[in-house]
Amino acid sequence: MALPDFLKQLDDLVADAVQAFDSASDSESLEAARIEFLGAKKGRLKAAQKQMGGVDKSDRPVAGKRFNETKKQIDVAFKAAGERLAGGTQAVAKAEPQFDPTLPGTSLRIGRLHPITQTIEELKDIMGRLGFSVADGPEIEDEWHNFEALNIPREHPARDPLDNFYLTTAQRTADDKTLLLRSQTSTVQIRVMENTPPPVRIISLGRVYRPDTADATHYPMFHQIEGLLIDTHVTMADLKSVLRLFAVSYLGGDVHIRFRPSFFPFTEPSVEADYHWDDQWIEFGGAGMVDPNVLRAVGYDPEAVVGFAFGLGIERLCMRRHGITDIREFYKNDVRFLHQF
Ligand code: FA5
Repeated sequence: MALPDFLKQLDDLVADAVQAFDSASDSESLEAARIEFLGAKKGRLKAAQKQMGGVDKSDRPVAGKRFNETKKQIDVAFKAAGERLAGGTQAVAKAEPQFDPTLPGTSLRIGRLHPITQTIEELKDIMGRLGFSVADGPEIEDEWHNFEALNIPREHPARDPLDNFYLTTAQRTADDKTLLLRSQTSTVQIRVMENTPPPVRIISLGRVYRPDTADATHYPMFHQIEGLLIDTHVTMADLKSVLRLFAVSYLGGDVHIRFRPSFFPFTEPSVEADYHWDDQWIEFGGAGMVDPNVLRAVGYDPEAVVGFAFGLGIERLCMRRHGITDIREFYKNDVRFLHQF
């Protein structure tokens, strides 16, 4: 027998066997098909094996290899049919997905940063791009850093115990300093200048404390961002440019700002900075040129260097940005509120 004829016969055999096993609908028809193709004596596979003897000797290795493959394919088809019939409805059920993929998934409850923390990170980023690096200071302060060095003398009303959280004598330091929770981040201006020769270009962000009654825009603990720039040729125009860039970057492209004359003991002249939003002017902080008395207090020469400083309320900025109407929402710890940021 010529090799091509033999191979063609094997192909037909596989096709027939697969078709027969696949279409077997019960164990009887499967057994009949088994006998027809795999029967030890008269099966068609056995017959093909016998015919292999008639193939040319030189073609026999190829024929043998193909015969083995054929046998394997027929065996596999037979086994699959057996499993299909044995499993019955159970096998079909197993093949179905164990879950309903159309159901909504279980959402993971991942923690997230508090909106004020997110705001702080963003403000650091904005001011970092303007060349300001971040400085830090303690929340428990002495009167020198919170008042005196900032040109707020002993008899000044801003030092009234009713307006500050003084700590009791138990918390006094070894050198008997009166301590308080800082009421403004301007304390960090002093700490930085005491330890750094000019020029200085820093921001400081953190908590401050005042015994203010909580209402929609006040809280007894809130956050400020302080900015300080000291150099040889600094003007109010630089201050306004920086605050404008800051407001535009954080609040969006359309923000205009204005300065109103004001008073702070540590700046001269002093201003309140407002930004324009929804047809209203909104105060976002105080600012001004650093008072020469402050420069002297930290050992700088007011004839040689000048600078500006500003202090802004972080909660109020964040409130405007997100349309939050009550500052108390930040500190209720209601996850339904916090989850939105
Ligand atoms: C100051 O604290 C000055 N240290 C700012 C300053 C720094 C002026 C450097 C000049 C140079 P003031 O008390 O106005 O200023 O507070 C600044 C901002 O903090 C306010 O504009 C407001 O946005 C915010 N703020 C003040 N009190 C509260 C409060 N109880 N709750 C929430 N935010 C407040």
